Amino acid sequence: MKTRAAVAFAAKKPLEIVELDLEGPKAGEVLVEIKATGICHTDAFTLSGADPEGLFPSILGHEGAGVVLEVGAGVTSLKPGDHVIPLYTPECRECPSCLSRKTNLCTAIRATQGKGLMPDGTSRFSYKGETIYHYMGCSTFSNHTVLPEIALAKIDPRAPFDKVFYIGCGVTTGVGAVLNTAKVEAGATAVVFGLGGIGLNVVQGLKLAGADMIIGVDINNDKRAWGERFGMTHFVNPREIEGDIVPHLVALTRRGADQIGGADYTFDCTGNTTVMRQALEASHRGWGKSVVIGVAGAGQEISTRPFQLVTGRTWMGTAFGGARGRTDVPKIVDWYMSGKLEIDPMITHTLRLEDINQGFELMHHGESIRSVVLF
Ligand code: NAD
Ligand code: AHE
Ligand code: ZN
Repeated sequence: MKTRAAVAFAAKKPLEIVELDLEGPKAGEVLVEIKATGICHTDAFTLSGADPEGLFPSILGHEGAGVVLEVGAGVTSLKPGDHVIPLYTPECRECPSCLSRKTNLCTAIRATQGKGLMPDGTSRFSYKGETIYHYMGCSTFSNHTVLPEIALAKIDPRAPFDKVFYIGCGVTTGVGAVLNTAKVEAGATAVVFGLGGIGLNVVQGLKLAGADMIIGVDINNDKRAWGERFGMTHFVNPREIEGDIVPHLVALTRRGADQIGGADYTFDCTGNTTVMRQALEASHRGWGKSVVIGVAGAGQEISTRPFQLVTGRTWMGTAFGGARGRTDVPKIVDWYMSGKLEIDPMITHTLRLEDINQGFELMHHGESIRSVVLF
């Protein structure tokens, strides 16, 4: 069939809207009509050329929602008409990782996914006879896409596509980092570095977990009001304080009898490796947990004094908030539908596919939280 998509023909170049060819679903695969897709910072990261796995030409986009149009042979859990959210972290429930119950990082199709291909080693997309690569197994910047059955979460058909698309990455990553990865308890102190599309969902998750003190750190003062809107109790702009951010945060979190200071939990939502170090070092001696969410460019590394770990801090990371997509994503959609989670105010801009490049500009200028593209 023919479909319309925003294609990344080369790194650092604007996406181009073209009509391309899409092959139908093979065995174990599903054809999905995408109704709404978000633009996540990770899409911009890959388009920048800094992603070691970035391939061109490809169809980016990994945060979407849509409807099943057709299923391939052997597909049993989905049928035409089902409403779905694509999963860049699939859940096969059979691989050693899924069976371990220790991680959400299913390995069933990771190798081919990282090469921009379907599990059989081929692409379903082409343009003028040339292969176009899939991206993160999703390619939601296309009006139609094909995914493996294990990479689709079936959701409540009453859920609005133009809101729950965000559960395909941002909401689940932020809220899941708090609940699944850090396992934050009521009364905790926390610092969130970067109050963008992910960081605000970490703030929202901390509020849900009952954290007492939620400190947001951002270099953009406009993010103060955004953080407060979702439960942030304190705001720090590192460019407007005297001295280093780490002692500043340690002093701010000093409470109780020991007066040591440092947050129980810290989260990096910037992708900046200097910030990742600050986040670790701003966590509490003896028990602080620091979670890396941000994605850093090719060749970048993190460092700290080993003494920071010897003295009881834990440095950890999370992909897709530790969520097992087919199991957890439908539940998060239900949380939204019942009012437990907020999404609507974070969707600041609604765009047509033709205007998708504007969505990247808005993000780079710090003007959007999430832009949604509607097909
Ligand atoms: P965003 O652009 O919406 O937000 C980033 C925020 O960080 C902005 O508010 C910006 O002002 C702030 N910031 C930048 N530099 C800073 C600094 N030095 N100190 C403090 N604040 C700073 O991006 P997003 O969509 O929220 O994504 C955030 C990061 O999370 C990206 O690196 C993205 O690739 C990554 N991500 C990871 C996962 C995962 O599964 N691990 C999922 C989604 C996104
Ligand atoms: N491809 C990059 C890594 C990018 C990355 O870490 N992606 C996250 C999701 S970001 C969503 O916005 C992820 O899920 N990572 C786990 C995985 O298996 O990709 C690189 O460095 O090669
Ligand atoms: Zn994302």
